[in-house]
Amino acid sequence: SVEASIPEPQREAWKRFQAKPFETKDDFEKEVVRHVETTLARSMFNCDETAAYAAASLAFRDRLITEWNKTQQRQTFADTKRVYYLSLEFLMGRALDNAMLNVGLKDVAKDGLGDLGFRIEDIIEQEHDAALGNGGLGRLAACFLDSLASLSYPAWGYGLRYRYGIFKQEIVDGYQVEVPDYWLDFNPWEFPRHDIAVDIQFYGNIRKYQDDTGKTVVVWEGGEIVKATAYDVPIPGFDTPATNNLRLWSSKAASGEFDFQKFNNGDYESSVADQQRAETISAVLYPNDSLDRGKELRLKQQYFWVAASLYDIVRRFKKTKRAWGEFPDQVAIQLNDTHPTLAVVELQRILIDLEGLEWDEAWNIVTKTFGYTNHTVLPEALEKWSVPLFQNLLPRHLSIIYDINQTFLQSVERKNPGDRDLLQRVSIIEESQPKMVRMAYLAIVGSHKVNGVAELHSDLIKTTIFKDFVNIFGPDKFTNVTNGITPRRWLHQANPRLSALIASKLGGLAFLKDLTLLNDLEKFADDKDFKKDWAEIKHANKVRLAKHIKTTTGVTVNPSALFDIQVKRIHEYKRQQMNIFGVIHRYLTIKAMGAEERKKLAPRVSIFGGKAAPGYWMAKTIVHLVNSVGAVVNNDKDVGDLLKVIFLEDYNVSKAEIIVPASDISEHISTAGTEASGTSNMKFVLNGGLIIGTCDGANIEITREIGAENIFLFGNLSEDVEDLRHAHTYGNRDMDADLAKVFEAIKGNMFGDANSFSALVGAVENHGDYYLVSDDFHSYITTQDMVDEAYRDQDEWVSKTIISVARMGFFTSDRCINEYAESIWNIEPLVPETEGQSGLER
Ligand code: F58
Repeated sequence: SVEASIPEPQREAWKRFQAKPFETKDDFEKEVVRHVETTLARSMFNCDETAAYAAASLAFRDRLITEWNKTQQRQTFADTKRVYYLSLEFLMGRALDNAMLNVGLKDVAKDGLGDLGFRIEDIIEQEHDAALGNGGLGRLAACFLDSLASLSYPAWGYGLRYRYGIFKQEIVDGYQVEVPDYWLDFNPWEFPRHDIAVDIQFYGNIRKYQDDTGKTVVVWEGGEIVKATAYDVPIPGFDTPATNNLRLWSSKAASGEFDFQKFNNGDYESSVADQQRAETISAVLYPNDSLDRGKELRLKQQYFWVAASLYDIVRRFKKTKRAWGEFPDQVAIQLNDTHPTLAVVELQRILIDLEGLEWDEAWNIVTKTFGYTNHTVLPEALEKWSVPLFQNLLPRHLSIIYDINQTFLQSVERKNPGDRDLLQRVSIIEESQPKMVRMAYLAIVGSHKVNGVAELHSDLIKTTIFKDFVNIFGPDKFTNVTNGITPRRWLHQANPRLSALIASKLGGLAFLKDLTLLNDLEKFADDKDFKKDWAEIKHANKVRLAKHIKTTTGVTVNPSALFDIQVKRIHEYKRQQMNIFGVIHRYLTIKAMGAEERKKLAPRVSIFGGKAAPGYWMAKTIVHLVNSVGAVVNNDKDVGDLLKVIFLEDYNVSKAEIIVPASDISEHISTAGTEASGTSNMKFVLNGGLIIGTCDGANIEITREIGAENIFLFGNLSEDVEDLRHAHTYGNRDMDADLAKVFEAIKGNMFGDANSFSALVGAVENHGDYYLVSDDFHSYITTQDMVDEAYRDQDEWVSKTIISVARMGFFTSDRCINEYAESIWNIEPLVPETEGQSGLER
C-alpha cells in the first residue's frame, strides 16, 4: 500500500542496493555457497546432495522473485486486465530443472555445480514432485501457467496448498497400496506471506432487515472463522523475465478471542482440536479423478479457496478506485471445471451484500467476469451438492443460488411458456431426495463462455449434457479450445537431446516459443544422417527407461524391443483392461507358435503405469491383473524377450519425463466419446512416438494434423456407442472369440486365483460391457498386428515419427492460451522490454 512505500529521498539508497540476479557461473557459485553456509547453516564439510539441491534452488528462487517483483510492479503500473485461473489442482512436478531452462541458465548451473563437486542430474533428482493434482486436469493447469508466463500475460493462478498431494502408489504383492505424500518438509519454491491472510466464514445464520432507506439488507452472522494464509510460488516464463504468481492458500484456525476463552477456562485440548480442525481444510488433495463423492470437507475446501481468492482479487481491484462496472474490464476469472463455481455466488454476494449493488447490476458484472471449462461428460463426475449440506455450511450462498435459479428459470419460462419439462431439466436445483445443487448448470448460467477441451468433446457437450442450455443461451456461448501442452517441459526438459537435434536443424530454439516452426523438420524425414541421429536418441531414451525398469522392478527388458506404453489414471473408460486382455491374447498366441513363426515376431515390452482412486475397486483390480500377468509372462523362459509386461509404480510428472520420450507406441484407447481430450497423446507424439488409439478426444485432431497414415486408429465411433450399449442390454450377443479365449485362460487360473478377476471379466461378459471392450477387441488386436508389421520397417517408422513431430505445432499450450485470451478473456500480453534477450538462436 502507499503508506508502506519508501519516501522519494530515500529511494536512491534502495535502488543502489537492489538485488541483482546472478548471470555468471561465479556469481551462481557464490549464491550457492552463501545459501549453504547461512540459509542452511551448513558448510563444505557437511553439504550432501540434498543441501546442494536446496542451495541451488534458493539461488534460482532469489532470481525468480526479483523478476517476479518487477513483473508485478509492471502490471500494477500498466493497470491492465489480468486473468485469474482458479483450479483446485496444479500438477507442477519438479521446479528446479524447469526454472534453470526457462531462465536460460542451466549450463551455468551445471558448470557451477560441477565446480562445487556435484553432478547436475543428481541434484535435480533430489527434488520431490509438487503433486497437487490427480491427472490431466491438474497437469493442464500447470502447462497453462507455463504458457501464460512465457507469453507474458498478466495472470495469476489460485489454488490450495495441500499438505498432502496425491498419494504415493506402492505395489505390494501385485496390489496397489497408498502411502501419504507429505511433501512440505522442505519446499524452497514457496514464499509464505503471513501478512496476506483472509478470514473465511462457515455455518452460521442469515438475518434480513430493512435499513433506514427501506432497502432490504442481508447479513450472514455467527458460525466459525478459519484463516487463509497465502503462499506464493513464482512461475518463470521461458526466454522472458516475466515471472507470474501461483497463490496457494493454507488454512489455520483464526486466533480469535474464542480460543483464548477456552484456553483460559482450562479447555486446552479442545482449543487445540479447533486448531487442527481448521488445518484439516487444506490438508489433503482428494484422490478421485472421476467420481464426485459429495463430502462436506470437499465443499469446505472449495469455499475456503474461492472466498480467499475472490477477497484478494476484489481487494486488488478496489485499489484502482474504479467503478464496479469496470470490474470485467480489469478481471477475467476462469473456472477450471466446476470445482470453483462457488466463486460466481461469492462475487454476487460481495457485490450485493457488502458493496450494496442492485441484483441486476451485480449479476451483469458477475457473468461478464467468468468463463467455465468443462472436462468431462461422464455423469458420475458431474458435481452435485446436497441442499441440506449447503444450507448448513453456506446458508447465504444457498439463498443466493435460489435467487439466481429463480431469475434464470423465469427468463426460460418467458421464452418457452408452459414447458414445465424444460424448467425441470435445466433447474440449478434438482428436485430429488434430497434436493441437489447442479454445479455445472450454475457455472453455465454464471459465465459468459463455456468451453470443452477438444472438438469432439465440445460438440458432445453441446448435443448431450448441455443441449438445453445451447437452446436457451444460443450457440455462441459455447466454444471449443483444444488442449495443449508446454513444449518447454515436454520436449526441451524431458528430451534434451531431441530438442538439441531439432535446434541444430532449425537454427535455434525459437520453435519452443513458436511450435509451428517444427514444420521445417519435414524436409529431413528422408535425410539419412538425420534419421540415424533421431533413431539413436530414441534408443538412448529407451535404454534410460530400461534402466529405470530394472532398478524399480528387477525385470530386464530389451531396449531394442517395441516399447508399448499406457500411462494415465486407471479407469474402466480408459480401458487398461482391454490393453491387458490384448497382452494375454498375445501371450497365448506366442505360446501356440512354432519356432519359425516366432522368429518373425517383433519383441514387445508392454508398459503400464497409473494410480487407481483408493475407493475404485475395479481400477484396483485392473492394477492387480496387470501385475499378475507380468509375474507369469516375465518368468516364462519359453517366451523370453518376445514379451515382457511391466507395471511402473507411482506414475507422476517426473516419471513421465523419463517414460514419454521412450515410447515407440503409446495407447489412448478410451471408449469413443468418453475421454474429453487427453494430453499425454500429444506429449508422446511430440517425442517421436506413434499412437494406437480410438476416435476420441484430441486423437481426432492429432490425426487431422499429422495424417491418418501416421496413426493407428481403431474401434467403434462415438456416434455408434449408444446403439451398441442398447444392443448389449436388450439383444443376444456373442463375445469376441479371441477375447473369450483370454477369459478362459483367466478363469483357468493361469494368472493366479481367477476369483480375484471375476468382476473384470464379468463386467464384459455379464454386465452389459458398458465400455465396449468386446465390441472393439477384434479391431484392437488386428491394429496391434499392423503396429508389429509397421515396426518391422524401421526406416519407414522413423520417417513417420519425424513427419508427425513436424506437424505437432498446433498442440502447444501457447496456441491454446492465445485462444482463451482472445475469445474468452479479452486480455493482451504485457511484454517486458528485455523480452527474448537470452538468444534462442543459440
Ligand atoms: C481430464 N479430467 C480429462 N479430471 O479426463 C482429460 O480427457 C483431459 O485431457 C484433461 O482433463 C484436461 O482437459 C481430469 O483429469 C480430474 O482429474 C478431476 C479431478 C477432480 C474430481 C473430478 C475429476
